Amino acid sequence: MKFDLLQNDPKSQARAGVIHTDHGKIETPIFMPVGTVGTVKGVHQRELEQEINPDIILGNTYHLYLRPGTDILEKAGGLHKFMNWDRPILTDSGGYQVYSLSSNRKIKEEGVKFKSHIDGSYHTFTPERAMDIQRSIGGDIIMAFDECTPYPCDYNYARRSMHMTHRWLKRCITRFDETPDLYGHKQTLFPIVQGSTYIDLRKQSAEAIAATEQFGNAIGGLSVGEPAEEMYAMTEVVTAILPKEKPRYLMGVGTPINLLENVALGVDMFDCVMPTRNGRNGMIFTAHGTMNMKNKKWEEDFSPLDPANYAWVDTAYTKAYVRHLFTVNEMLGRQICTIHNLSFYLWLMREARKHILAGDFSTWKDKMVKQLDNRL
Ligand code: PRF
Repeated sequence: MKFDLLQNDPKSQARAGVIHTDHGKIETPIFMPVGTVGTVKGVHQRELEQEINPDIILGNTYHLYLRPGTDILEKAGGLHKFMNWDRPILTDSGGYQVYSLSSNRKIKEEGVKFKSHIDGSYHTFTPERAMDIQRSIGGDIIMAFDECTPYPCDYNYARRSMHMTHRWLKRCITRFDETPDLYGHKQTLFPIVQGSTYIDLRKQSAEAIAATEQFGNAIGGLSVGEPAEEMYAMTEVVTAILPKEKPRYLMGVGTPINLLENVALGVDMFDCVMPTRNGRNGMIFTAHGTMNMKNKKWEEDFSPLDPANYAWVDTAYTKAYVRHLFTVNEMLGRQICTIHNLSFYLWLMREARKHILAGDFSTWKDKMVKQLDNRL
């Protein structure tokens, strides 16, 4: 794998680059659609590839381990083959879903014991187990096993947790380095910065993570309920320390505005359930603000869903028709809004990249942020 940094924005920390993987290139900044259980919900692979066209998608260790399980994934020849997706995949380690989804979790130095949200059965994730499972899944980029602290978080808890995440990282690297790629393509491991909302902890963590000299670095523990300004402040502290020549991934972020502000702070990769989850609930993002397609306001509006035409669905269907689909609870409405939102998020990152390359990112970003902040 290789990361080429192509351009730095003169007025911010924004950068444009390309990550080369065995499954093709990833142009950064990038938004990665979330495919938790091996599907980007409501979108089939032909629409995903030809219509939405992302360079990379995400899968989740926690979910894929519970179902279908590593046995089936290995028999299928890995997640790429299982789901018929031959572009890059990144898998999260379970170090977040265990905390947000399972019940009765017990965090110890060895790892986390948790109760499945599906059938109540008990399981244990350790750093070693998280590596083994991600080897079986076969993602191109895999994530270290960490603890994502809640917000707010007591300083002493955040400090102890951060040190444990660093110790877990050492164990992840050891296991990763002593196990082979299973499917003939190279996998790479990203470590994760933690440290809650404390500047000194964030600095310590960024230094410790950078010192492990992996191919890329991630920032975790943000977008967990803290004010946006606090998130930006933490990103800024961390990106000032993480090496410039390596990709930086901000986990689980965020709104279109969050993406642009964090691109300006030097982040290259993002993922979030927002475009897919909100789309399924009838909420769409546009360049001029958000719209709730369930609203009566659209009942007789026969104009295109979005005249900007990020995807075929945007001009093929009217607002009134999409509103009708939600009123009668038809799944097509959810599919249309999902395709629209993902296409919009990817458009936004491609535009950001174009403006970074053209040297006018900052002025473009300020204009976009104002527009995006409306409710239509
Ligand atoms: N750690 C991991 N995955 C994550 C996060 C984290 O801190 C977040 C935080 N927003 C989202 N996904 N492993």
